[in-house]
Amino acid sequence: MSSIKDFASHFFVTGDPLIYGSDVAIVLVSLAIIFVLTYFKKWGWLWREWLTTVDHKKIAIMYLIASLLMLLRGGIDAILMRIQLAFPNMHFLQSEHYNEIFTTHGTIMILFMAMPFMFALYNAVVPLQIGARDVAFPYLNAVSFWLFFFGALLLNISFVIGGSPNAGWTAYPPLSGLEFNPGPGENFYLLALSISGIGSLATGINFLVTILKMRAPGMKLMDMPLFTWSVLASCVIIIFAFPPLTVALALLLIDRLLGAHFFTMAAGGNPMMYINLFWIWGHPEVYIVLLPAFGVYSEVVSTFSKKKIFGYKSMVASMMIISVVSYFTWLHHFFTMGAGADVNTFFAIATMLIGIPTGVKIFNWIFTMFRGRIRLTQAMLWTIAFIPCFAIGGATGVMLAIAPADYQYHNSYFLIGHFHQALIGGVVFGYLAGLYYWWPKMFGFKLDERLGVWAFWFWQIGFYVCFMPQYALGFMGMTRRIYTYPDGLGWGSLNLVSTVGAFLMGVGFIIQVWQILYSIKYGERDVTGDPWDGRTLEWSIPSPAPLYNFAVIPHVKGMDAWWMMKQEMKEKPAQIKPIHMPKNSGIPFIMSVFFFIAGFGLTFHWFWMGGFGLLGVAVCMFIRSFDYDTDYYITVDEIKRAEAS
Ligand code: HEM
Ligand SMILES: [Cu+2]
Repeated sequence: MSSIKDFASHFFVTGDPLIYGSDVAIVLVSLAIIFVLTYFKKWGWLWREWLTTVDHKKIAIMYLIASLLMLLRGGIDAILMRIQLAFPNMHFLQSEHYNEIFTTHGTIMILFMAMPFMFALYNAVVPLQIGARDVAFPYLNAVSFWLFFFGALLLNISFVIGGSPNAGWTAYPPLSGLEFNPGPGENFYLLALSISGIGSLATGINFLVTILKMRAPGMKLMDMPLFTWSVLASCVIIIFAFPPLTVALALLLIDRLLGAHFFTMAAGGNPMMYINLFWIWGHPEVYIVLLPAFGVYSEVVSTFSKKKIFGYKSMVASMMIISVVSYFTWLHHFFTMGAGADVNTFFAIATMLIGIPTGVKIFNWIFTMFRGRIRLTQAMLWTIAFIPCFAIGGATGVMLAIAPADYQYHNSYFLIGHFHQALIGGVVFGYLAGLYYWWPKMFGFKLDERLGVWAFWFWQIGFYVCFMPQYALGFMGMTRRIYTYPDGLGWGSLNLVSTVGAFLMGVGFIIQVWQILYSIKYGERDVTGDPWDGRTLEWSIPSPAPLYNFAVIPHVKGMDAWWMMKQEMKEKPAQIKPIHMPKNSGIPFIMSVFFFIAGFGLTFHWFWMGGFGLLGVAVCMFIRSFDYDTDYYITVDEIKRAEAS
């Protein structure tokens, strides 16, 4: 009996009111979902329409919902930390809990918020922009989504079962090693990232192939919309960057589960190996999430200035240059860890060089707006706000890149200010701009303008109030990852200001949630399919796009294909043919459940469960390999009916 109690108290995290609160919330929400699905008889619908779908448009919506939930979770983490830091000597969170929260916050924001938000945009937009019926590998696309989903789930349950990881989002050994971190937390981190990482890699391959092979006839590479170009660049980075991460995670996992010593100094290993591998992924990762945001800005600026983008070729070139040079900067994350002056210099210069193509892009956006007919829609507001914000983030980045000076800023709040400025001002602003821009295409109605403008200003003001003081705090000596600080250092008031800013952003987010709910009912319906007078092919079809996207695949004659078609005012040719489509499949979902089971078992060193899960994965792959019934045709009649409605 006592052993069961002992086990339960280790397994279920206890003792903290926040955790009891989450337990109750999880149980209530789960019961509510089960009740609603049963009451409205929606289980079959859920399975047929969503869990088994291979349609890129539905996968986009699922990524979007998941990433917004994760933004909420990561945001709550952020608010909790900011409350704890608001005053000196606070006792809101214990030190251990603070460690867990900054770890989950960072991990979730980057891997389970930014990545899926980006994949939502990839999926929602790229096939439509290039005039394709789906991605190159629709089934693999579903596999990617479910691997991400169950990876995210695995990390999130650590909070109530077993304990969260606490060695930072970077999980450097030896702190993340067995000796200093014997609990299951770091295993959760390693397995969750490994599982979702397979999905991300597959998405990178999938979209690269899609863009290279599935473009509508006539669309040359240099005719592609800039968002599609940005996705191409981002995918190239994914394909080269994720394998080093997988290796780093796997080696650390082997250290932890099987007692190897890749990263333990005492037994001949070296933690610097991990740190290098991590950042060989980690720095390019920043550009993986940033480039598609740049793509969004390019589309938005051009559409809402009613002009062709200025400097298209230099935009493409600068993205491709960034995707290469971003591989030669990783060491700037540890200038202070003893690489020596020559090596530091190399990486300092490479880092600063990235500023050049980025600066080129910023000038191109400004020149596109110059003498344009500007419409200040929500998407455009976020885009315009991004420019000064990212310029400051970039400038502080160049300051950090000066290796000798970095000895002063390293791991201080100056750094925290810098990377939030790049990640929020660059990435989050960009994805939100993209969301407002493509929302009508995804859902068939616009998001309410008035509420959106309120949310925008709360975010903007909150952002600067929150992060500007942090630069000063950094100079005043406040280091990152500390859970409290004594009175008398003069840090109190700036920290309080920063916390107020975090709350303002929180209000902005709540208004956005309300905006979505409100617009579902009252939002302006998009009956034209082209609500913004767009330039690219996604605006040539109805909103939301029909299952097969294009009844007839368009012929493209140059850049801004839809704009050209509108100028020529030609009737669309009506030669409709049956459309070849992939069939839905339950295997991606089921296989990912088995991955989850394997991950969960290995987290607790239950090798039997790990083995069982992996066996399940293998069986799923086997079954799929012998399944030849994977496609069907939509008949001409069905297409005509859908097009007429
Ligand atoms: C929405 C407003 C946000 C606030 C108020 C906020 C606040 C914070 C705070 C207080 C920390 C901990 C600092 C420390 O103790 O070292 C932190 C760390 C971090 N944040 Fe945020 N954050 C926000 C959004 C984001 C976003 C959008 C991202 C990424 C896309 C992000 C990525 C990170 C990362 C990677 C860390 C480092 C975690 C670590 O040290 O391991 N944050 N943030
Ligand atoms: Cu970097």
